[in-house]
Amino acid sequence: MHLYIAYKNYSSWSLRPWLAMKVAGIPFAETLLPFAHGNSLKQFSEQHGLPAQVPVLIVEDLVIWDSLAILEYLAECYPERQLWPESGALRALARSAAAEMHSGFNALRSQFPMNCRTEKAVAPSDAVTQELQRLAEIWARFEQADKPKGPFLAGEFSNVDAMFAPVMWRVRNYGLTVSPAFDRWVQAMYDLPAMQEWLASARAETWQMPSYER
Ligand SMILES: N[C@@H](CCC(=O)N[C@@H](CS)C(=O)NCC(=O)O)C(=O)O
Repeated sequence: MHLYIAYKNYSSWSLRPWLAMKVAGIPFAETLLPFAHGNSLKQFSEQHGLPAQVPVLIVEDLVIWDSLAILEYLAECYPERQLWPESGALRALARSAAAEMHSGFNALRSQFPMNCRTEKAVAPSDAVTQELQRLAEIWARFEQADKPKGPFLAGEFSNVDAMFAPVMWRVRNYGLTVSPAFDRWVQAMYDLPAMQEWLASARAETWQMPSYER
């Protein structure tokens, strides 16, 4: 399996499958395509007939070009890793939240770009405040769910945590407030050895993206 990603400091969509694969112990090779520096992503996307976006997972002849599609593929390939919760009700909840993340939270995503290296307090706009409230509602719903023990959304780490992983950086690094349950999840995500590995790589990168610096 070969995962194509972009900047570890900035690429929120790349982080999702990368983290899931690391936490699940799925072996993979990775190539970083710094899309604003040089034309490696353009060449890659033309070669495969894809939009110029990452993440992309290539498994022999199979090309999977979307973060959520990759997570679904991994869950199917490695059922024993339980990348979706075992209980049907919890799985439906996790999938709903993951899908909401994939298609929503536009204000948070655009106004608070993921930047693992930055730590500064920035006041949220009204639109972002509403989305932070929505995060608190989602976290409360998981708190009330019948689920195994563990510090992650569905107890054990699963694809829903991977989908929200960049939100951890956004809330933590810009000093935003969601809820105590969300704070506990932030700590668990931050403490993952895989997340620390990602952070170390992000810190070691020298590329700068002014549009991702607040
Ligand atoms: N829907 C896609 C979105 C992927 C996406 O937007 N990727 C960004 C990096 S985080 C990208 O490749 N941008 C390339 C560019 O802006 O040129 C997914 O979920 O995988």
